[in-house]
Amino acid sequence: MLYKRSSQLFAAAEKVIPGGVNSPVRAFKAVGGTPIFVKSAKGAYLYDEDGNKLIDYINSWGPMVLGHAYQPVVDAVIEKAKLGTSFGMPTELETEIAALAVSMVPNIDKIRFVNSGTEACMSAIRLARGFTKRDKIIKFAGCYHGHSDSFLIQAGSGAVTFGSPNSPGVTQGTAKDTLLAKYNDLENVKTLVEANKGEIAAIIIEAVAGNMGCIPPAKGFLEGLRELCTANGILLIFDEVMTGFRLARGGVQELYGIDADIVTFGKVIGGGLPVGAFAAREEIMNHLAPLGPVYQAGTLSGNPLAMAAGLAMLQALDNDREIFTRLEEKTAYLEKGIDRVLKANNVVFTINRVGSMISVHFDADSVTDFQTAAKGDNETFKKFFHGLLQEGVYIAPSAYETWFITDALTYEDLDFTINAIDKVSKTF
Ligand code: HOZ
Repeated sequence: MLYKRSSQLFAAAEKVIPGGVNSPVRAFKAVGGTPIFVKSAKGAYLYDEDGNKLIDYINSWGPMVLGHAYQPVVDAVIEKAKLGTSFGMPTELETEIAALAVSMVPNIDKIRFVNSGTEACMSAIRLARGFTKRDKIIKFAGCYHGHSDSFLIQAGSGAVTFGSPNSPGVTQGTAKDTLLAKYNDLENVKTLVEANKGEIAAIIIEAVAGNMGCIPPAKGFLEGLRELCTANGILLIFDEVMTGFRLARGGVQELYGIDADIVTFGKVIGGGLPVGAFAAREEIMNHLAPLGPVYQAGTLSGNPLAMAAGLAMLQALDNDREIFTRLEEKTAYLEKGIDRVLKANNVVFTINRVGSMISVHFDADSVTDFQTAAKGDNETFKKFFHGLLQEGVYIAPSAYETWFITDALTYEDLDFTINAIDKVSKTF
């Protein structure tokens, strides 16, 4: 496949946009080459500026759980746009989507909408600090909660891909309030809590990690965190920006039967438009302005186009109770196929998967935390990525990212992908 026009467009973009992209992980720096410029997308496929058709395993980093340009979402946005695109005033639509989200997710009474997952997580820790009157938070190495200052400490995703898990620009003052723990290591978290007794406002976690590849929580880990938080007056925040409305109707809380104190959302909840949200029990949410003293705001928060898209998406998920089973089955089929062909070609690898999130690591050992994720062979990953691109299969351009499966994928698409992986892995 040729990517000539994409290269030209990238060269033009580099002149006026830093690195030619508006989010670093798009830039292909970890795999080499130049990014693909998209013209359009429908269902499971991307159509690029060179006229190539690609099977998409990124799906806008997660939101397109039902495929690109999902018709009810497109129709909802078009109809809403005709009535005005932003008011900075309340609309009935906001209550409608809030009520639906609250009915789908366990253990939350109220939800507030923002514009991105970054904003949601940033607001969630402010709320936790205001509620507990404590300053410190614990995050896990390799987890990514967006690019706000408190979280760019050993962050995953693009931050680690580009070698800046601790970004310059984050002050020492901010960094000292973020304590770092090892994913899946409960003893490590207990030690931190003990050493900072009475000072920790929140533990924030991607309860299924997706920014160092996909990493499932070890048996008992989330339960242990829940107990630790309850015993120490710490709020447990589940960052469900990737997992919410994807791994189950009620996200990770439903999947593993564990209650978080605050939950953050992004991606699927906006149906592909810029939406984030954070939610909790009433006693916590009532600390937010205008009811309480914790300030958080936004002109475009609850924007009518974004709410219309999000509502259409959540309604579709709410109405189709088989969707999560189908996603699980399709991803399990893909996992089995990849496992078969990589083994047949004597490739050293590990596959991690939870529901419709899956990642392939080129290392023989189990991948359970950031350290083990970082051991993967990036040279093999680069060959894998570019080989698949030539075959018309688009995966994330970084070994630290998860693949997101969409229900729009057919079993023919999955077979095509498995065959492409077979062909590419013969060349390693
Ligand atoms: N959370 C997304 C990737 N893991 C963000 C994508 C981006 O940084 O552009």
